[in-house]
Amino acid sequence: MSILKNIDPEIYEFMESELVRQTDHLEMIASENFTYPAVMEAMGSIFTNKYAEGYPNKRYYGGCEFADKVEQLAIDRACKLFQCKFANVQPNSGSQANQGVYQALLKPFDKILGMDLSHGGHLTHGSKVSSSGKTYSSFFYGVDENGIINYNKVREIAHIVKPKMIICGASAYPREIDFAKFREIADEVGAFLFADIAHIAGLIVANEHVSPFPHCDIVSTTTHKTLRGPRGGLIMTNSEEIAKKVNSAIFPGIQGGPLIHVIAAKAVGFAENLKPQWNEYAKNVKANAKVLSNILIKRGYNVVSGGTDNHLVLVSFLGLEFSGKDADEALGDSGITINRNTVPNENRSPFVTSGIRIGSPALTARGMKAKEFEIIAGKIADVLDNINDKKLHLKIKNEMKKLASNFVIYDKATY
Ligand code: DSN
Repeated sequence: MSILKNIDPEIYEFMESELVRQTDHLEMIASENFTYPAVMEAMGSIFTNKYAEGYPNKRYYGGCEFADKVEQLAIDRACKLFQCKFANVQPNSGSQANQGVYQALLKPFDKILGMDLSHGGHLTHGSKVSSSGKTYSSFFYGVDENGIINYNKVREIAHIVKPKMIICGASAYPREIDFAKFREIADEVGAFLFADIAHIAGLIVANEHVSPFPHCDIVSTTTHKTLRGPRGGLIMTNSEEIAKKVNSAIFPGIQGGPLIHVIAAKAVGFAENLKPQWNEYAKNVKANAKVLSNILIKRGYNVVSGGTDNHLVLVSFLGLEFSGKDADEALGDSGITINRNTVPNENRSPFVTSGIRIGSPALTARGMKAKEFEIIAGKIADVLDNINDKKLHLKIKNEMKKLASNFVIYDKATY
């Protein structure tokens, strides 16, 4: 880092400040995590210089002999990890992975059926503000009054809509997803079944959530959320025909040269996920989220669906005077970083919202266990109980900083 410090002190300073922020605050955004120093080393490596349009051993540029080895290793590790036959490791993000899936299997104006954004779905699952909702005719299912997917209702909608593709998977859904049930429905209406497992991939590979295979035709994920790898996307399938279509959709369909440095980092991340200790991490992620949810319920908060089966807790403030934005800001002032989130039956704008989403993956990666999550959940409830008490927020911020200091994840030398 000393090179950067001398060459570009302004950027270096921002990086130092970000390290302090990530160290001193409690990171509880459900989609964020702390990746491994080895992953960061690969991401910042010499491979950033290399163009490698195409796929291993089928490149449009010379000098790809080592890029080929890197990408093939990433593919092999991804297939081993998710126990599938084909993987495309080139998507630059989860959104681009999803765009690749659609481009591979759909034509413009084909009908897709995904989970409503305000019920926990994702923008790329057909929201009208995303290209998925502009390019395809999108229809939605949601959760019932208990905050849980009602598969009979999904079936009913699927039979009316007759979509070409059903999308399962979510960004803010705290319960296990029944891929087998979705498969039954997809078969009844002759639809492709696509699972976006971006949020739960790290749990799936540890058998802490059911796998989308063999039920789904195609599966996408990000590599940085519960998987703790580098920022990026991944598409998997067991069908050779679909795999070929996906490869053409990603390159030359929507992307240019693959980011080989990031693909190298994905391979390093997958190797971590394949280690036996990964399962312990995934177990703790779930256990910690449960502690959080139990305490918030005890303190009288409306935890959507009455609990959690995964890494996240969704809290609804519908009927209360403060919004998700108010809570997000008050918790931020208290050293706890979460995100405001829309909730089922939302009546505020997506910028304000009536809820918050809280996740356990990042603090679990720092080594925090039930004891720490109990303390933190209590403090979150204290802040919500006293949403305007700036003095209390500052006091809690100092307490949380002290707690965080016992769980340092990156030392200065690593960073
Ligand atoms: N931004 C991600 C999340 O927070 O869930 C999804 O793209």
